[in-house]
Amino acid sequence: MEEKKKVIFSGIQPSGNLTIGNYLGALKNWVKLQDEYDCYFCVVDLHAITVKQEPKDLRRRTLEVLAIYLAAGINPDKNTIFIQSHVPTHSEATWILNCFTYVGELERMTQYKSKSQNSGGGESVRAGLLNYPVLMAADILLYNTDLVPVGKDQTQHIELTRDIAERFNNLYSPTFNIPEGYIPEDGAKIMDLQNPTKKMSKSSDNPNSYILIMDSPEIIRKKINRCVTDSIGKVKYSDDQPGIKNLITILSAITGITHEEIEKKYEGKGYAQFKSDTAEAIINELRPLQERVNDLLKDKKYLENIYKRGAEKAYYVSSKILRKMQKKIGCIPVSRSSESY
Ligand code: AQP
Repeated sequence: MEEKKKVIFSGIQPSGNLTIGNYLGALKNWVKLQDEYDCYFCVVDLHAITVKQEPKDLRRRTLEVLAIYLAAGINPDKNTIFIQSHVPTHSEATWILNCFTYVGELERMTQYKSKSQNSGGGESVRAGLLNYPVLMAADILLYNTDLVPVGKDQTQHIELTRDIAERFNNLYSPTFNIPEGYIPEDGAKIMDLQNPTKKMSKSSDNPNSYILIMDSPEIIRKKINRCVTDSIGKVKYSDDQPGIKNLITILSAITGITHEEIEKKYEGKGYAQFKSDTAEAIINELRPLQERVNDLLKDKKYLENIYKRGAEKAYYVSSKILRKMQKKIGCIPVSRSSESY
């Protein structure tokens, strides 16, 4: 008998245009996992509304993120690809899990602390920003997920997901699989080009701080040229040179060349050639992907077929776990003619 594949869940929020941080920290690694695992790749649009969004931009970006998944090489016939808001079990499970999560736990999350401080513009912090990790826990737990491939920035949220799941399992009986984070070795954390001690983020308000997957070659060259480095003048993978270290990480994640080989190649050569080669490597990596995204976005019907099919499968699988959760906490079960979507 064929052995059951382990389950992977991961998602990206369409809270801004995707950066090479999302690509190298998440997408590029997902592509490598699709043969070995049963993968659920979600466009987590409900996560994006934890901060202010323009509805028409959110719609456009949600479709673009889906197209980027496909263009990066995620095969819709092998994986379940869907949009979070199309699968209502995520919101329903979130409410239940909220009742098993402590406010103190959520307030300790680093991402909450930094995003609530940066909310700016006189806006109050939304409760959704605090509860974001609970929605993420629901996303993961609804599929009996074994592994969650994420960048290092998300490890705290995975820990919280495990804590919530264990708490629920201990209070009732085993309901959830306890998932683990799966952190790729290289490209795990891409830093902000203007402040390389901070991670690169698509929602940053300084466009020079990130490179977008859809940036043109001219823009990429400009951004790499302007990125913050130092006056040491040595291409070295060192914490004392965070800007250079970040460029080495990017170049290595794209080309597969090790940090040591990169250091050796640019020994005694200053930064100009290194920066220019890094920019060209990014451009060459992104060019075919950008072409595929543009083609896919011209065929909205094709995209719709994929996200509809994905939502049906996701709903079917996740509603089984949701019913189990509801039953255990004391909701009266109702028999339905089918679990159809
Ligand atoms: N800079 C990064 N380096 C490596 N991985 C990263 N990821 C994000 N930024 C980097 C990984 O991308 C996946 C999707 O992330 P997300 O969009 O759900 O949320 P995020 O981590 O909050 O990403 P951003 O770009 O920083 O978005 P905003 O600015 O909206 O908060 C995750 O696997 C993440 O690890």
